Amino acid sequence: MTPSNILIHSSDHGTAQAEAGSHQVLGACPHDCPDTCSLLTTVSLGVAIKVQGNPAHPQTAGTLCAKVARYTERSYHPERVLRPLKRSGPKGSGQFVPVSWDTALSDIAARLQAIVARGGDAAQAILPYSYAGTMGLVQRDSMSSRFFHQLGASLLQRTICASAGGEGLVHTLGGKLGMRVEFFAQSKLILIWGSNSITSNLHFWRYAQEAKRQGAKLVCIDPRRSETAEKCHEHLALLPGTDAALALALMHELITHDWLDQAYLDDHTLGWDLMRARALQWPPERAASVCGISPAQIRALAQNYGSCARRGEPVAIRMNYGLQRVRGGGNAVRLIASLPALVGAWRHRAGGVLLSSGGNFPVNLDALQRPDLLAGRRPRSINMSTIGDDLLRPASAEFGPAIEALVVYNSNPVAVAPDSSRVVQGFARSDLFTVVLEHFQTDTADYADYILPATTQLEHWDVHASYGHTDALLNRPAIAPQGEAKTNTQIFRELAQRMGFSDPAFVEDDLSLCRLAYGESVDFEVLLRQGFACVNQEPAPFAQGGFATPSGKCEFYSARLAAQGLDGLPDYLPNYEPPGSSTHYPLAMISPPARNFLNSSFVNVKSLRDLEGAPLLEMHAQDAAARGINDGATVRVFNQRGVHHCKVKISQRARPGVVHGMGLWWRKYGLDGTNVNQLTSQKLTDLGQAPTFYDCLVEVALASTPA
Ligand SMILES: Nc1nc2c(c(=O)[nH]1)N[C@H]1C(S)=C(S)[C@@H](COP(=O)(O)OP(=O)(O)OC[C@H]3O[C@@H](n4cnc5c(=O)[nH]c(N)nc54)[C@H](O)[C@@H]3O)O[C@H]1N2
Ligand SMILES: Nc1nc2c(c(=O)[nH]1)N[C@H]1C(S)=C(S)[C@@H](COP(=O)(O)OP(=O)(O)OC[C@H]3O[C@@H](n4cnc5c(=O)[nH]c(N)nc54)[C@H](O)[C@@H]3O)O[C@H]1N2
Ligand SMILES: [Mo]
Repeated sequence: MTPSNILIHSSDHGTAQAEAGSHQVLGACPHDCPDTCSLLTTVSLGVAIKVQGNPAHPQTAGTLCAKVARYTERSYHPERVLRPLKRSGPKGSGQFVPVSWDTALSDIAARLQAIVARGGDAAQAILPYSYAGTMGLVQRDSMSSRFFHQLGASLLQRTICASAGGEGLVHTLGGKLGMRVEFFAQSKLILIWGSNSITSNLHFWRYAQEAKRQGAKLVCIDPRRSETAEKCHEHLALLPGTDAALALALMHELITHDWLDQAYLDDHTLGWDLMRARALQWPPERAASVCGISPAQIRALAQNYGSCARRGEPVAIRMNYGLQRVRGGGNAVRLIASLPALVGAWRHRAGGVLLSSGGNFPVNLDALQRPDLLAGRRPRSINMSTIGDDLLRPASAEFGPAIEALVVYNSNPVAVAPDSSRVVQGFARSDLFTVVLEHFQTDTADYADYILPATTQLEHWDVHASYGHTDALLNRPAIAPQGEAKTNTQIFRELAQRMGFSDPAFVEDDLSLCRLAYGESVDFEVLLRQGFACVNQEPAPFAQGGFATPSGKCEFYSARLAAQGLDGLPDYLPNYEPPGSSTHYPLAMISPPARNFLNSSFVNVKSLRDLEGAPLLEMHAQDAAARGINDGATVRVFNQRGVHHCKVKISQRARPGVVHGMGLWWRKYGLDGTNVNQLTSQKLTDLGQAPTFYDCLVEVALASTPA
């Protein structure tokens, strides 16, 4: 028996009132966002009529972002793919005809089987490609991983978002660990560093506002005068990719003014003498010239941070992933994550740093993904961030077999991966067999041989972790699968059956998988009852040291990195494409998230797309005037990798020399069938082999100007 029809009534939930004849179902927001909200979906006669934030969940506090508040519009979208589709025109043309599930799955299984049957390492010609379209532990990678492990397919290195920063944290604090988000409300100084919280981390912003009301000072460090930056007391608009230089100069000032907590440094850190010597090479003047800000701004920030800590007041840093999408992103995160140890900020629960809380969750990934099904085989790993080049690589001794079959789920690589012209060229290969599991006919789906209709979060079970708070969440299905949609897990179960996989791993149902995810470490009955459960009650994780590194200390110096032949100490590494270094491409372009989209999700929801208008390039008036560009003009943005047309918005959000190509439009909604990733490169970061989306030089001209 599955309790899939157990429905939670409004009377259980205080403030949220359900209409007569309706009931409410507890869920979790599936999107790739630190907030992982608890949802209440109102269902009437089998139809979801409203999605609200759960007031009983402290982090959600009854509030949702504009996007997910529109969730029913996305789920019941008239363009949802509701039947399996088979390609009927050239790749990329978007022409498909409906087929039965049986036809689609039998054909797909036969195609994969033909590759595997060649024996040896041939199965590695098959590549799964997925990311976090849903963050659910079950619909993301459970049955899918089992399936590809059993096949012996290539593994995928999932680097597209957070692996530079993640590695930076691992080599400094020992994991994706840090402050508890709720305690930011009690901080006295908050540095919001590389984060547009109002857009991308709204529920953190609520705590920052509470702190502000209690007298805290908020400082934003971001090249863009974002929605968040303009609401902080101070904003340091540094050049993209220069955060490490700023952090080194802050250390310099903390040392020279003796704003240090020497006892904390002595007891709980490793490599301080070396770190100190390196930081002393970075007086504010040196960093200021790298960062494109004034020495006085750096001194003032150091004084705020150092003297506030010296008074015994909690100083906190909310970093986000925006600052690690450049060559030196991993090192920058290492330096920023080191700062709290200098002043002993970790002694307070409202002090320290938070980039990701993901390391707190005791998820049993092996139980979900079953790497044992590899049975001793060790397939190669393909980096998802270089999919453009890798799809175009021929077979070789070094690379192994060329990629012949691609199964994409929970991701839209043709829109989100860097260097689109290479990505598109790869997906357009006539000899590549591509299957896409999707809700919509995305840019990627246009290149599929088969599109398989997947369920949305309103239609399936899942359990969730979070990278912005420390609560596990459960998602119950609120409505029946729409049309002929199936869950990702069910699609892989049925493919496994057609491939003749007999391991019992391929018959486990979704509710069993949900229970497996946390095993005994989270009380599943609590999840079933209230939809969320806290996994970590530790208020001040490093107050007495106890870092998760090999030494148990905050590692300024990492022996593990040194053993890999890397610098054991963090440093400033200039961008591959440093701002101001090229006369052909004098502008640095970043492409941060737009408020009403979630990566490329929601771009096809009309009410949200209307709020964003058109693909926009924000530009400073001075840079526009120098090019004869007026507000609203259509421009050509270009570099050695490509050309992208969009509208210009002359805006004080941009500083001179930096432009913002606001993300992440579907190519087919663009002015010329491209998006900003036409311009970004496949070069990888210092740590974590992540993409360098914000390490990108361009030039801009009126669209009518000849090249
Ligand atoms: N509405 C909305 N919310 C989202 C997303 C979305 O697309 N839309 N994306 C989600 C995802 S996938 C993630 S990973 C998370 C976090 O995603 P992040 O990418 O961290 O998102 P933001 O916090 O919006 O943006 C980062 C900020 O970093 C700034 N920035 C760019 N380059 C630099 C730099 O070199 N140094 C510094 N200091 N700042 C820089 C940008 O201007 C931007 O304001 O957010 C999630 N939330
Ligand atoms: N230029 C530039 N590029 C970027 C970024 C940037 O800041 N600038 N940000 C990068 C970052 S941080 C990230 S995380 C990546 C994100 O890249 P992706 O993870 O590819 O994210 P989305 O674009 O949201 O695409 C997710 C897709 O999954 C589908 N989906 C959702 N739920 C399900 C489900 O249950 N089943 C199936 N089968 N499909 C589902 C959605 O319909 C959607 O089309 O993009 C990266 N690309
Ligand atoms: Mo991301």
